[in-house]
Amino acid sequence: MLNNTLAMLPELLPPDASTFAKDTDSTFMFITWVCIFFFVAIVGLMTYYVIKYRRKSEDEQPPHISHNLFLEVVWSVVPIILVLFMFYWGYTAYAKMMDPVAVLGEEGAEHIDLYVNGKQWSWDITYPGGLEINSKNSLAMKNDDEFTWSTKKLISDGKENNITSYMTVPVDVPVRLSMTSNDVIHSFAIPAFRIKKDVILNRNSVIWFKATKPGTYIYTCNEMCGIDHGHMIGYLRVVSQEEYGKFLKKLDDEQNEILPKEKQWAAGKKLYLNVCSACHSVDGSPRVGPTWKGLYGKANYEMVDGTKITVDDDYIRESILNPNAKKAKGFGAVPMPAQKLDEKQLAYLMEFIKSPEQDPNKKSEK
Ligand code: HEC
Ligand SMILES: [Cu+2]
Repeated sequence: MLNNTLAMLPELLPPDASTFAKDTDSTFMFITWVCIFFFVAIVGLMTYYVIKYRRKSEDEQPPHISHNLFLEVVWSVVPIILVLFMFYWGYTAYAKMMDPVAVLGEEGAEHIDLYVNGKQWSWDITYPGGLEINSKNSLAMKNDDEFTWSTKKLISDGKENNITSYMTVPVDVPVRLSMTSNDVIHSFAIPAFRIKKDVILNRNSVIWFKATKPGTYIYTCNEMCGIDHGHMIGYLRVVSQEEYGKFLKKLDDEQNEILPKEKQWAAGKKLYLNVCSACHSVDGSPRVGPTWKGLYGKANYEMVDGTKITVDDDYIRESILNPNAKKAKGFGAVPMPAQKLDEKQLAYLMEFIKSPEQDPNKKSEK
């Protein structure tokens, strides 16, 4: 019995597979041990004193003690120091998670951009070029009874052959997740990486990580979001750079049968004509919204509040998902309706917005 319990202990914490894990765990363990220490000390002393100072005869009168200044100062100051230390430790670890440069190592270092879309009740993970993975595909391969933090069984079954159903990231490469929701609040979490962030309709939540150990882990929704909340779980693989290349290639082969890269610009144009052209021109002429001619890459682009930005993927993405966050100067009065587009459509539109006048795949024809 005790042996069984002890054998389970290593599974109390998920594997530590990202650069954040050590800091988070040491904070957690410090707090846990402080709690254990004080629990034992307080309950132990209390029990001891209850027995030692119990009333021994009917007419025994206890002495009257009003206070003890020394003890009171000690039990106020020591906990304050401990709690401040916990705060400091937790805050510095959190600050590292929120600082991209801490993950990147240096400003502007290589990273991978993935887009996460939460919806009732699954996750879409979009890779560059609109390649998409849905969390449900990796679930179909799992038997409920083999769910465990340690995923040895899963791997030994040879199920990793079906690599394109797993969310996959390379080891030792910083990854940025830009996340949004189609509906209610979800929360994207990868326990083995100790990351978690709420995912909200019309908002772009960003979180960074760097995986440190190859393996198979899980990602989940950590916000009760409806009846099938518990099904918003999927498997994630951390692989070598080489293996990651193979994964992307396979995904590309599978999904671009439907829509090859060269057709993405055209798909973006179609979406533009259907949805956006009422308010945006591509020839420089003004409509309800700003023209897209020369938009991408524009520097010192002025917003209504006077700030200047450079138009990049992030700005365009934000402008589509959450149009009111930043408004271009001259267009402050007109609200752009938030667009409900899936990640694939966003990626196609991005292709189109980058060069709205000409298909970059057909340059030679001009
Ligand atoms: C009903 C009119 C309307 C429609 C439809 C519309 N937009 Fe807009 N859009 C605007 C307005 C107005 C602005 C400027 C104010 C703002 O940023 O919210 C804007 C701004 C933008 C910007 C930022 C451009 C800049 O110069 O700052 C992008 C990108 C954009 N829209 C993309 C789209 C896409 C993609 C679609 C179609 C899926 C679309 N819009 C459909 C009205 C519209
Ligand atoms: Cu959810």
